[in-house]
Amino acid sequence: MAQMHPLTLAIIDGDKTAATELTQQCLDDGEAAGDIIEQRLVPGMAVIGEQFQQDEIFVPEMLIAANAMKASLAILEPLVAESGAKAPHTAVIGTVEGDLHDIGKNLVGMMWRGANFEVIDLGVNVSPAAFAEAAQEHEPDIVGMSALLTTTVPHMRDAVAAVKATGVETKVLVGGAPVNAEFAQEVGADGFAEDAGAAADIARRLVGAA
Ligand code: B1M
Repeated sequence: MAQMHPLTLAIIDGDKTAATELTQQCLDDGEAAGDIIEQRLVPGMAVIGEQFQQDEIFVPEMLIAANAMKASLAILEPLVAESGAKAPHTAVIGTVEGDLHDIGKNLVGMMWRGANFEVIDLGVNVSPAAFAEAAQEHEPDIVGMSALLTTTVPHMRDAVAAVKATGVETKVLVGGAPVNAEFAQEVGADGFAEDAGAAADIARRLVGAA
């Protein structure tokens, strides 16, 4: 990690204060907001995703890193919006109907933002119809669905079918503790990710960005 930019290291370390200061410093040095996101923040979150997958760090460290990134994004996002630049990919995410667990879903959303996706978060208890409506409205590259209860997994099946029935060209990625790759394939999803790090990798692969 020796040759990484200090801002990338601040994200990996979850140092919110340093991340805020270094973001401002990059802007003062004339770096464009979009470049700072892509070249400084995204590589930091990629390292975090790898460390999480390797069991080198756990949920608290990932949340701390995500919070450091959020602090940096809070400065950069208005500037990106002003410049008219757009994140290259869009994702819709939600927790399926009947399910109120949102910590894992939020982590996946944060990792996707870190991977330079614009993320539209539908929240929890999202019905199949609401997933389908969001797919039609936003025409996202990816629709992500999370389920934590064995009782709500069947709603994921219905939600995948509802999104596919819209005919919108999008990839559906599913995840959550009771979900596995076999189930994802059986219900016609395009991908399954075991954790938030893998979700970022797979989403990038599904849109051809990795
Ligand atoms: Co609930 N709960 N809970 N709960 N809860 C579990 C899931 C449970 C396993 C606990 C247990 O019994 N051991 C159990 C489910 C059993 C089952 O169905 N097999 C359970 C139960 C039964 C319930 C209630 C029914 C309890 C009750 O009321 N009797 C109730 C249901 C409410 C409802 O949803 N309708 C309930 C309520 C709650 C709280 C509200 C109190 C709270 C949720 C708070 C919140 O989310 N804001 C809660 C919590 C915290 C848990 C546990 C303890 C922790 C879940 C969590 O956040 N984990 C959980 C036990 C456990 O998991 N050890 C439990 C951390 C999180 C980072 O992991 O969400 O798995 P996870 O996400 C991971 C991966 O799964 C994956 O990536 C994430 C990061 O690596 N992933 C995706 C998730 N979504 C993904 C999407 C993707 C890709 C990857 O692509 C789109």
